[in-house]
Amino acid sequence: MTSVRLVLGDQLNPQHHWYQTVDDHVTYLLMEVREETDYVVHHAQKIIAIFAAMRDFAARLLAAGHQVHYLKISDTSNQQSLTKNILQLCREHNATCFEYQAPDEWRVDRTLKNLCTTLQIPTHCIDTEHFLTTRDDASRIFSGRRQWLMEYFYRQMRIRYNVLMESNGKPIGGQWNFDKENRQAWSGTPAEPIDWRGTHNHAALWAEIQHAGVKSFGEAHETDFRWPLNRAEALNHLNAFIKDALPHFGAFQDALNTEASRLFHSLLSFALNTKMIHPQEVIEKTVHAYQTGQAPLAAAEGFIRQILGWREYIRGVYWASMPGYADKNFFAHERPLPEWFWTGSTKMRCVAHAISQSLDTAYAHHIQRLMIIGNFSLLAGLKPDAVHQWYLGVYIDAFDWVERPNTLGMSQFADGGQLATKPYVSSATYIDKMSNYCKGCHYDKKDRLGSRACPFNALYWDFFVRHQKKLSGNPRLGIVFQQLTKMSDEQKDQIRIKAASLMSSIEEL
Ligand code: FAD
Ligand code: DLZ
Ligand code: SF4
Repeated sequence: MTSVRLVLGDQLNPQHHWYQTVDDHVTYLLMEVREETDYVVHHAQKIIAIFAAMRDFAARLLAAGHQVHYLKISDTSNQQSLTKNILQLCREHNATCFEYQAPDEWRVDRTLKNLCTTLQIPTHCIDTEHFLTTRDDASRIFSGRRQWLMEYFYRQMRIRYNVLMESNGKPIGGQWNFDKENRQAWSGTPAEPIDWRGTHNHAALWAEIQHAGVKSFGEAHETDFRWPLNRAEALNHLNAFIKDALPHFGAFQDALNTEASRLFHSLLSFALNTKMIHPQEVIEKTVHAYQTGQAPLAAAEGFIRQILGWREYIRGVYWASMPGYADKNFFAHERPLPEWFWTGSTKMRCVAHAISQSLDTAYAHHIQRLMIIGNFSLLAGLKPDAVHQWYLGVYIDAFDWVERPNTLGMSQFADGGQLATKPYVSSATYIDKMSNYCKGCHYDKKDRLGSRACPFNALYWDFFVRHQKKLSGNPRLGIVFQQLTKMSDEQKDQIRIKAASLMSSIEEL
């Protein structure tokens, strides 16, 4: 009996039970394929990071005595398709069984299920042993509810996993959530921790990727590459985060600043999403930091909410909503992305900073993604699917299961409010409160209609005028619509005219 076991580029978990015994009758199959590099145009660093981590993983399996068949992007026998390669390799190895770990992406899940119906050998799909919930836990928890409140899901998870709980079933500190304490702007202190990640030189791999003709965008930084490529590097990185950044994570979670690209965020999403580290160990280390006085409760709780709450919840939304989620477009927005999404060349200082940083580092923290780039996209009425493709390509951590609900649901409200209780939009007032972006910007944060008026201001009010019918019943938008009622028809007309003029020159903003 010979078994072929597929390992995908986001399944690099050396702790999976598969690898705990060496079996001569098992061959692990990893492949770099155009099918996976080309479903969207990816950031150069994302392609390098996935390939380099896959190669590192395969080398470690070989060193541990496992049999591995690795197809590089440049191999002549590589048919550049998951299914074609699997069929060929199963034949070559006289496989009597094909096994794979459940993919996280609906598209790949469907492809592999279809393949299994054509393969004439037994097939098995097994768990990745990574997530803390099953694909359908969220559907069960929210059964029959129109709106899926993350907070409700999160509390269930705190209880289920006994995280930051008293023995009487109450949350430690008497509160489930310390969000109100977690909204400070940052003006330079405490200092942003130094970047603790080691560097790699991937010049040869980058040349190979380019030679294969893979399209990409963004800076490769192939000789100064900082993403973790294996579990050991990811764990070092996690420990450094807990020590240097976690204590301040909560307070500055929503802050934005031109001088600090990640502030106190963890940069752990790539390691988590490729499964190098497990969410449970991240949570345990965070709880330990709180219990030993290394991090305040508000910081530990705020961080755990991201992992045990948002991350698992988002995955549940994905599996409950695909494939239909892909077509969601509640506001019928159709505008294409302006060209400067690919260069960062816009006079809006906030957007220029967030996009340029994304192109340079393949990373932006949550508030940059949500309240700068996403905010502008929604106010400008950009097509949700085009916004989704940009986010899926640009970020190092972007995989369909997590990027799509965040972009379409949380950021673009394209699902009409299943995920977010209100659209995340703001005028310059919020951006100015949370950042140093407005000082030094070409535009005037206080002005709404003049030639130098901040585009966010007119676009913000125009958004609510345009979508009044769809949004006025939303209880969380009561104040917005009260303010709108107080505006005269003339004021509303001026806003509409200004917004239309901004949109007609969107490339020049
Ligand atoms: P931290 O702020 O340090 O948070 C710790 C961890 O919590 C993250 O690593 C991540 O695993 C998890 N987390 C936090 N927020 C979320 C969330 N909303 N959904 C799921 N997990 C969360 N996250 C991705 O992992 N991949 C994506 O493709 C992605 N696309 C996004 C698109 C948009 C429009 C928005 C608004 C958010 C998106 N997020 C995505 C969520 C979040 O922005 C990133 O997880 C985070 O910025 C990653 O950086 P970090 O590791 O420093 O996070
Ligand atoms: C993102 C990515 C890229 C760019 N290339 C590959 C690849 O060549 N081979 C592979 O197995 N995985 C790749 N990935 C990650 C996949 O997109 C991911 O494994 C699937 O979407 C399943 O979630
Ligand atoms: Fe952004 Fe407007 Fe502030 Fe400029 S003034 S940084 S465009 S919010």
